[in-house]
Amino acid sequence: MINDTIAGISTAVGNSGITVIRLSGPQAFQIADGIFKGKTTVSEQKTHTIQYGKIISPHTGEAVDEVLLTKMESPRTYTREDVVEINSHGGYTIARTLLNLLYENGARPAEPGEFTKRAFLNGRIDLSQAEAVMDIIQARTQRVSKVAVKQLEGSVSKKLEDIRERLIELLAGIEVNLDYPEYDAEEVTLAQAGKTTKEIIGILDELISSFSFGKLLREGMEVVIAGRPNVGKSSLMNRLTRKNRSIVTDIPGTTRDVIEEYINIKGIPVKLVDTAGVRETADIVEQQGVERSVKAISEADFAIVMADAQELLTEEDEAILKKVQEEGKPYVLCFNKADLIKDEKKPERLKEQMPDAIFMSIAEDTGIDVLEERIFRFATENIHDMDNQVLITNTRHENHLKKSKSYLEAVYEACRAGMTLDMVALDLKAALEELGKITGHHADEDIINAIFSRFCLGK
Ligand SMILES: Nc1nc2c(ncn2[C@@H]2O[C@H](COP(=O)(O)OP(=O)(O)OP(=O)(O)O)[C@@H](O)[C@H]2O)c(=O)[nH]1
Ligand SMILES: [Mg+2]
Repeated sequence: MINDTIAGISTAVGNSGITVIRLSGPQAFQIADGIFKGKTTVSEQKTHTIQYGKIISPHTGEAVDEVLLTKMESPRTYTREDVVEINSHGGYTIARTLLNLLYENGARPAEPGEFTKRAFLNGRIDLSQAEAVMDIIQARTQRVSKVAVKQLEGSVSKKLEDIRERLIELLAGIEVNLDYPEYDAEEVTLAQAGKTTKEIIGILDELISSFSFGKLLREGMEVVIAGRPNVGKSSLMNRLTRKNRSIVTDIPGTTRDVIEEYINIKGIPVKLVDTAGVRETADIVEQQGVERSVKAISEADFAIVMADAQELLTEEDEAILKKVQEEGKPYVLCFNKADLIKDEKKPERLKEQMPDAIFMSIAEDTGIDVLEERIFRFATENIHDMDNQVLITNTRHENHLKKSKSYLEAVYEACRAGMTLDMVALDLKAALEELGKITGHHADEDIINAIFSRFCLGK
């Protein structure tokens, strides 16, 4: 039972139009009454209404700020507890003064994520929904926030709840059989268990395989632009970011360091990495740049290997390509400066020879849409219905799904091998528990605390 009242600033700290201070807990109204003076007291104010008033310092009797105060009675609130939200003028000093007054009146400072944690502990949302709150706050593109909002609405919870219900039903059937062996034939129960388990393994597989895309959405996909000097890597970087981020000159070896910038390709957050051109060099600064390029290639999810359309693949290009292939990196080969090819028929011939390569000209802005499409296709290749499929975006969820699946595989094998039902029941329970850890039905306190500690203050 939660019996204390917490207070925190829910808006970003700094100069702003307003600041929202949130109070939640059984004494929220009483504590607010201690410092607020409006037309009515907060205790008498109608729920889910807002009123104008002043915050009065009990020490000086003077007004600290004029505010708008919202009262929300349990249970129709974010935390399911009594909640007060005070909109004060923006700025850290006022917010700090108001908070201190609330603390003096009996509130305690909220820990990071504690409001959302209370929503979870009071049963308004489950753990996967609480985690979605954080994802919404951190979402880099609209597509990402859409997935997170769906998770908050319960897309993952609902799917897992369906699976859990089927497993619980199965377990109940097995336990009846264990208690009353004469009631049902053991083989029938085993066969049924095997069939259901197999179906559920299929559903878990689909969820697990959605993770590579889910993770990519959440964390962004790292795309490195690699190639020898002067082929136009930095020009591409600038074109894709629509900024003059990288220095471009006609001197080979212009870029010396790794330059990173986030872009949005059709809703996929992409971290674009421009690198120093890879070549043998005596220049020590450039050497270090080249080393960083090689490292960036090995860390990326996808590589754009850039070469010059006039020269096609030189020995240096081949070496870079080999490096990318040895790393097992997915890549696309881009021939830039197609505008400099004088023979009009040549591009067509080249395309026939190298159907997977992209011929582009940054100078004339051609081929860039093809490249973006290729990156998007790579990102979404394992996903069949991006807008409606339930996506797993969280490593923690993926881990529990995998563990649950391996217990179910043991169940399936045991059913096929005609093992005893009590063995099957044990693994079924373990599989259920793993799923329960995702939604919080079975989560340890430590894990719950660790999850909420990553939240921002005031959420
Ligand atoms: N004609 C033509 N020139 C281009 C094109 N793209 C880039 N360039 C020119 O090629 C030169 C080199 O471009 P950069 O983008 O600096 O090349 P880079 O690959 O980053 O070179 P390093 O940083 O030295 O590795 C510059 O003078 C660009 O203006 C193109 O499509 N057509
Ligand atoms: Mg460059």
